[in-house]
Amino acid sequence: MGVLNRIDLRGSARDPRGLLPRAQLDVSVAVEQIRPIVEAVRAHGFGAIREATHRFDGVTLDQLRVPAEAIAAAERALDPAVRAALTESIARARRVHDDQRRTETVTEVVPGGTVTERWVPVERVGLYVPGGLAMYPSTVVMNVVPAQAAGVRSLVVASPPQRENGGLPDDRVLAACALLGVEEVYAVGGAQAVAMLAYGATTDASGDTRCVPVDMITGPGNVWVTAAKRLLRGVVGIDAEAGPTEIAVLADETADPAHVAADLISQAEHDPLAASVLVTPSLELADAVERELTRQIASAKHSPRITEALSGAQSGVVLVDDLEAGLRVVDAYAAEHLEIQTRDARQWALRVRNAGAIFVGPYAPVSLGDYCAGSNHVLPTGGCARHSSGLSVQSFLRGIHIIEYDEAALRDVARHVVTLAEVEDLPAHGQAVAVRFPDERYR
Ligand code: HSO
Ligand code: ZN
Repeated sequence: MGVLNRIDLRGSARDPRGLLPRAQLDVSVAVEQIRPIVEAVRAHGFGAIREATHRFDGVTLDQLRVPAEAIAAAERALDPAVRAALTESIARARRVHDDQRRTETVTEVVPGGTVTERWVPVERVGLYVPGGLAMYPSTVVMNVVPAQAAGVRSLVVASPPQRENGGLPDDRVLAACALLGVEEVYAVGGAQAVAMLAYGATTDASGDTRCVPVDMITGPGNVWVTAAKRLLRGVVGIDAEAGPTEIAVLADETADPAHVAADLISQAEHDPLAASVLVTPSLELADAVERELTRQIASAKHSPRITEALSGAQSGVVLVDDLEAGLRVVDAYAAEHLEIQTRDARQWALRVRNAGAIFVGPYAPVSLGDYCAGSNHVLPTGGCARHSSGLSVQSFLRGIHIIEYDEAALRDVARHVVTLAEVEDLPAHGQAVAVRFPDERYR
């Protein structure tokens, strides 16, 4: 027996949906736990943020905002190789996201009647960047780049103060902010940060910083951050709830088991709750991947949490009759990341309906996408890929319809408006049109 659970669907005609492994995450308990913090921040602003930061981060904040000098210093101190890598990551992401920009469309519905769709960026966005187990400058890149490409004018980052860093957020996070041109950074984490971004905060003890509320919050976080985002959805716009990361690999006997194993391990490394799922018609490959997993885990730095993730109920190897059946399985699973390591990989990839992002062939591992493919790594988890997409320029844009009709065009359609208004028992709606044409009779 290997480390992965084995789910044998060979010869089964059943809908694979309920049969696949998946972590169940319950955020509702955490919502109740953070509710008082959110309420306190709403009522008392800075005082409540300071109290929560003292309690949870062990740091006493006099100033919410990270001074410009500290951001610049973090950038100067950046290791040259890290600077080069982040710069490349930013440049590639910009190339892809700049191409996502939408242009206005003007539709002439009838002569004299047009609808224009204008794409308008969200005014002010707050990005939450976690600290602690996950310290990801790459996530700063993946959130900031699409927002900037969308034209968001005001972009702020909140990240927990680190005791070891004199109460500032992690230096790599600060440096990434500097490289991206983000100047407004707050040393606040957890539910209190989400509440601060949503409600704004009063003047702090330094007497001059306060945080103006944002219109939208994006970015990953732990369960309390996720809970606060769920609670504040509606007060502000919220991106998708990020669950533990997932990788599914659809592979046939042409796949290299060492590569498949390495890729499954790469995402398991994030979190004991991460999911790694191999879907294959090849029993030989499944066995070979198991042997590779055992071998590679032994020398992996984070082997305890990798083992926990791979052996957890959320991970497994699914045996299928053939790649057609495998395709049905990966579509039912709707993975955050899907790798296709098969013969004619591209052909299979084009047929996939449900996935956050699809990595095609032997040279496109998920970790390329995590950092340097140009694609975004903020992707739908937990099966949300069935209805949602990853973070993109579109996430930060609102499509506003501009309706322009002249007199003749309105007159021409007036009777239909009146009819529909009557059907819905809203005659004043009809009247608002009819009043403009006193010479016409409607019914
Ligand atoms: N795989 C993660 C993103 C990430 N990986 C950040 C490394 N750093 C979720 O897509
Ligand atoms: Zn990753």
